[in-house]
Amino acid sequence: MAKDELSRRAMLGISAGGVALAGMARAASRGSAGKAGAGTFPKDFVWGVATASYQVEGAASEDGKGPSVWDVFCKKKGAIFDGNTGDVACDHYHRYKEDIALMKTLGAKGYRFSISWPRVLPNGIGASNPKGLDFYSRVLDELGKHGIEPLCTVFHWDYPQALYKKGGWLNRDSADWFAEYTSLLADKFSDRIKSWVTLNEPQCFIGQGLLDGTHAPGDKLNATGYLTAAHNAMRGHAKAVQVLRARAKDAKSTKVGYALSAQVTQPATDRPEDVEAARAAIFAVGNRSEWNNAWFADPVLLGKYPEDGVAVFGKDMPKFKPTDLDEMKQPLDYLGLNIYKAETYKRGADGKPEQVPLPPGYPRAGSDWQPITPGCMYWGPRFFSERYKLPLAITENGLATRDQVFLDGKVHDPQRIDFMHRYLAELSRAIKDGVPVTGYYTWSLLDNFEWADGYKQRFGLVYVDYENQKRVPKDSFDWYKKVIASNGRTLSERSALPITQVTPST
Ligand code: GBH
Repeated sequence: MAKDELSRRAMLGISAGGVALAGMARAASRGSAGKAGAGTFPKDFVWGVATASYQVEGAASEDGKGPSVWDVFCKKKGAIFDGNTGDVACDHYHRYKEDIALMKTLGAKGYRFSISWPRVLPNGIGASNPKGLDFYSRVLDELGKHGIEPLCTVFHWDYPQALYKKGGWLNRDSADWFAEYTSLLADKFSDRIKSWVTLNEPQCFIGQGLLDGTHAPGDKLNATGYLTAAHNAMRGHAKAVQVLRARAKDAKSTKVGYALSAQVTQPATDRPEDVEAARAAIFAVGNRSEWNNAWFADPVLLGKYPEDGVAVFGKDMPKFKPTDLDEMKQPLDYLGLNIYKAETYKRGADGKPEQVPLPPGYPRAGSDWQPITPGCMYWGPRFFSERYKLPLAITENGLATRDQVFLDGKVHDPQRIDFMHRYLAELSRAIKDGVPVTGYYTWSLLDNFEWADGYKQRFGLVYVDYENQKRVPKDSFDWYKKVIASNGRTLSERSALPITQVTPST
């Protein structure tokens, strides 16, 4: 190996065995190696937990709830791991008091949950379901009793089957249906809900649901159909924002956001050219898949589709009214980022961003799609706040592990603790560098129904035994409790390794 190649490799942390990611480790944690910034979290930082209706509630056809596309999809042979369904899930519909008590014990300041659209509007529009509304009203009262601040996701994927039959997001009226639903929530709950997210991860319910067919309703539309659905969902978002501004009880204290499945990049080193490469890559739309940020963020935040994406789709771009784009851009109070991982980029030999592959055997979550890349919690918030200039909330972040009850009767999840420590330390570094982050919602309070993966993947701070619905707080529950109680100060304990170094090599 030539000498300068050797020193270049040393700088990148590339060992004979491949990229050790130690270079990334250094880049991503420079100035804070082994130590997270103490006291960086603002006094009113919202330490939270998150769930979503279909994943925890169960009671799929109880008390007048209408079917959602997930109820139908789960019955399709082969759609879900082991034929699991959300029919019972965590039975949260009946056990919400116990679950809110757990949040109270944890010391959670905030709870992000979602409302099941067909539970409150069995046909998606028209007559509402008083029993469904009453459930959420009781949840909100219980949260209020314990001083836990609700963050309501209006739509987290359980789309009313009745509206799907009318064309779903392909139907131009779908934006108005979503606005009608949001009006109902504003009228009934805005006295108690001050923070809202309109849509959760449009990339997933549009991309996985209507393009790949791996999520409900399981369609594989062509490019024009997929883009039309995405367009209408974003129109729906904008109408919902307007509805909340107009109808919320106390409009001034109401905060409205939008939550993306943040596809994060991080630079391979802290050299400016690599940071530049990661910054360019994070907002690029280079192919027709749904896994990008700009297609789903630029229209609602900047009022236009990204040009590189428009070129990629060419003549398959759907036709729409020119005024749509103006309407789609409604001022938001914050942007929600669901962050799980990053891809690593450097400046390639041709000057363009080039992805640096992970070395073989690189540490991963129980879910194969998630490598452990703490740097995503620094670079993600930083790049997003630079481009969109909004306060941010980390509306989801978490790790699936293969948890079990140990012989001592407890659930030990050291991987989750190590993961949260590293990711939160990187978040604190972003905050220290001036990135405005108002809260962090761990995914998830409970193990729950992980969509096409069924109950295989456990993301909770609390273990759920689905046979008897017994909840067992894991070690990470106690660990997070201390983080919350200290407002993040416990994260600054010294560590042997730099925060982002998850492989033993140097
Ligand atoms: C979130 O989405 C959901 O909001 C939540 O309901 C879910 O339970 C939680 O995360 C945990 O999965 O990344 O290219 O390999 C998950 C985001 C994005 C994760 C797509 C799986 C697979 C494709 N998902 N990803 S890729």
